[in-house]
Amino acid sequence: MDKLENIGYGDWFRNQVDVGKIAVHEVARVVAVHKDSCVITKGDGDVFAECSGNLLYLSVSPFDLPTTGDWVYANFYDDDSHAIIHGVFPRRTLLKRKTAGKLVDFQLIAANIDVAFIMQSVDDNFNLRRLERYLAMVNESEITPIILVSKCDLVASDEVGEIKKNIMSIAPHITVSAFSNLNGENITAIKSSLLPGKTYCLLGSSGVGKTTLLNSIIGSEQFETKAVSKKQSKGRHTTTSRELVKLENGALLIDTPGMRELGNISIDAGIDETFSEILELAEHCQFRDCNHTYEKGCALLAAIKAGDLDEQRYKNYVKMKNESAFHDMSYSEKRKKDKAFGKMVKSVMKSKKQR
Ligand SMILES: Nc1nc2c(ncn2[C@@H]2O[C@H](COP(=O)(O)OP(=O)(O)OP(=O)(O)O)[C@@H](O)[C@H]2O)c(=O)[nH]1
Ligand SMILES: [Mg+2]
Ligand SMILES: [Zn+2]
Repeated sequence: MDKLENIGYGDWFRNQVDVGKIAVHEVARVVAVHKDSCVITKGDGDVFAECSGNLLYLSVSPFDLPTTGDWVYANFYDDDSHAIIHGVFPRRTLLKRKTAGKLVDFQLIAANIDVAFIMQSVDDNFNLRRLERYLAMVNESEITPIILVSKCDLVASDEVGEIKKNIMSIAPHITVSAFSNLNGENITAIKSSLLPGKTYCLLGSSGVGKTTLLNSIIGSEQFETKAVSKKQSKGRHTTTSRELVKLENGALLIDTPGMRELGNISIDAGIDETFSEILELAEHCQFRDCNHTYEKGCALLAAIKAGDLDEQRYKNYVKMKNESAFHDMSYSEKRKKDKAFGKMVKSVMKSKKQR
């Protein structure tokens, strides 16, 4: 295998190659992205790199700039001690999320991921509705999701079994495994499931143990982890950048900072895949354009009543569908809606004051 294949290159990317660009640039992969620079590699050592002025100038959104896991065209200088990035390859897969608080902006999380580990810990972090959000984001990107339940040393084993059962009820076709960094349970199994040349990504809230798992897998405390003290760590993440790490066996793993807000940008397909049984049920609604809220003959409402569909899951589905529709609106439509909402809030506050 050549050096690039060792870090995940293959036919899919070879077929995307721009003949003009490949004549004057080399191919490399982005290992990490910092504020104004990147770290890239051709498979033998990390190289400091910056984007060309042209690439920066022509970029109109974060989409156009390199993110961790990207394949790029670059020129190397001075014995490969630094490089300039001139272009980004089309992405096979892409993980992105809405930027906290902003209306239309979004952030790229990582590109060209094969498998995403979605991690939740058995303590108060465990939440099926949040899990559905992560699943929708991952399913949208056509990345294979695997669910990891962490810190299972904290509860009795039958409780772990219960948690796994709950997860399987909402994600029947997805691999779920529970592990502990503390007592080593299942670490070997997770480690040996990682294949050379494939790119994996760790996703989940801050403090669930993503970086600790990375350290467990490489067998050293190479990356910083932190004890979670609720008060102190609020809003602070131990891992601050996304870095592609090459494991001993040749698998590639990207650790990510825990995400506080998981916005959804038009992830309709991902939502439909995540809630596929709801979609099937909806085929039986009396009206084709059923909104599943109060309509006569709604199959979803009937299923909830009959106890065949969990109401919380249904609510999460509707909520995410609405958010996704909102994100698909044009910017001006959103502004209008936001303004109207702002006015409504103001008038409510005012009438509260008056009372
Ligand atoms: N009991 C227990 N604690 C764990 C386990 N794994 C990690 N921890 C602890 O959880 C805390 C957070 O772990 P990290 O690995 O830093 O969490 P993270 O998911 O990388 O967090 P961010 O980088 O902020 O997104 C640390 O104090 C770890 O020691 C585990 O299996 N069991
Ligand atoms: Mg971390
Ligand atoms: Zn309906």
